Amino acid sequence: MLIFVAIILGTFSVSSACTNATPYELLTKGLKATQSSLGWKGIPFRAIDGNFATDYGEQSCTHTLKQPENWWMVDLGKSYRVKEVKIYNRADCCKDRLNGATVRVGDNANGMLTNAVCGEPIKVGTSSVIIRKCTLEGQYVSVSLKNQYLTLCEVEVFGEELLTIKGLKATQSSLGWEGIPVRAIDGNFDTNYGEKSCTHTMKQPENWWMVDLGKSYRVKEVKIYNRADCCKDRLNGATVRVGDNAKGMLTNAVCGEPITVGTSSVIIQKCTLKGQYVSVSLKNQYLTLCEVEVFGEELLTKGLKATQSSLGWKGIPVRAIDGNFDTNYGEKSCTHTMKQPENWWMVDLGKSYRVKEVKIYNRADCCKDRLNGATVRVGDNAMGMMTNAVCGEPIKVGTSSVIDRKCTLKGQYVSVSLKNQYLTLCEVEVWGEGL
Ligand SMILES: [Ca+2]
Ligand SMILES: [Ca+2]
Ligand SMILES: [Ca+2]
Repeated sequence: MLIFVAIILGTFSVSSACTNATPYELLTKGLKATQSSLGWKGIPFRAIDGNFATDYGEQSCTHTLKQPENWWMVDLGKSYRVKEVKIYNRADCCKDRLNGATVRVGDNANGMLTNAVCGEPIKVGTSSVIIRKCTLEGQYVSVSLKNQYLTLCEVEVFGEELLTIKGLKATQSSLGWEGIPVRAIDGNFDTNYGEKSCTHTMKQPENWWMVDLGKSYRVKEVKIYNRADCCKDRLNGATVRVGDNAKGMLTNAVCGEPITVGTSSVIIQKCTLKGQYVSVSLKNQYLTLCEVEVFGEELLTKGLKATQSSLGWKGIPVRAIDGNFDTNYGEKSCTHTMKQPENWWMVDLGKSYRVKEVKIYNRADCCKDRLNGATVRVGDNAMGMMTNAVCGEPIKVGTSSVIDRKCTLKGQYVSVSLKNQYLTLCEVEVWGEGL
């Protein structure tokens, strides 16, 4: 799924933010928000309505009554690894009211006062933007405040998507002790084998467990919960792999070092690998996994609509997002415009994302220098192929046919533009996070 738009893991919902800042997905767009009570028509949705106005009269801010416990909460729709919560405080008056408010993240839908705390309680300063950083998993993000009106003009939640969700398909090399493969993605983190939360294979020359993520992601981290009631050393030497080969449980690319079991029952493997299949394999030993969590980013460009300034040599714009990475023009995988003063190609991601990286596959059979000086842009202006914000330096063609531009820009439209030259792109991948 390398589409061009890379989605980042998923979730998204929050209200949209703008700009640069965190390298995670905005999670709050289109979500459901609730709060403890209603005052001054300040409905809870206003904190995720995409309107960042901090003047109460603009109808962009929430408002509760003043009760012993006041709270606002958003349901992200599923569990994410939340990294940052950004709060836009009211600025037309009353900003000190938010002092002492607590941000919480967790999977308890009624945990607005009990889920884990993200960062320090709020201390209002001169800025109306308040940021709390943490690393907490959860579906619910809340702000709670005692004995005071709670008003939030906007809340943005950024995080990473958890890719191993219930309902995915897991398989393994063999079955022992009723330890079926789905147990490693059942949402049960119990590490005592008797609790039926852990998988178990037989002991064969090659033993493996594998999950099918449903589509290809850019995997960043695999978190394994090892059995703790006994036998934890069995997992020593196990290898985590990520790739697009459904039969690649022993051959896909390796994520991190082979496992060395330490004192913790939680083992974290970090890598940056694209793939639909994540496996753990182990030679000559029983393989038991109590839970496996995979975190990563989504490719945003699959199945999208692309346009370009003009058409030459039948190089239609969709060729840059057709999943064909061939860089020989004859293979019909590359776009081609005419040579005009302004030439551009653009993809519509369907909605706004936080774009992190744009990867361009240049033509290699000839003419690769034509791409010199091309500019990658990201933004929400559908006519902004020449005016949206620039992502990275203008392109300088080198020896590689793959050109990478990294940035952190929010937008629905990603374009490549070039003056006075034919524009040809054999594939464009856009990676990022959902908002
Ligand atoms: Ca708002
Ligand atoms: Ca489990
Ligand atoms: Ca292509």
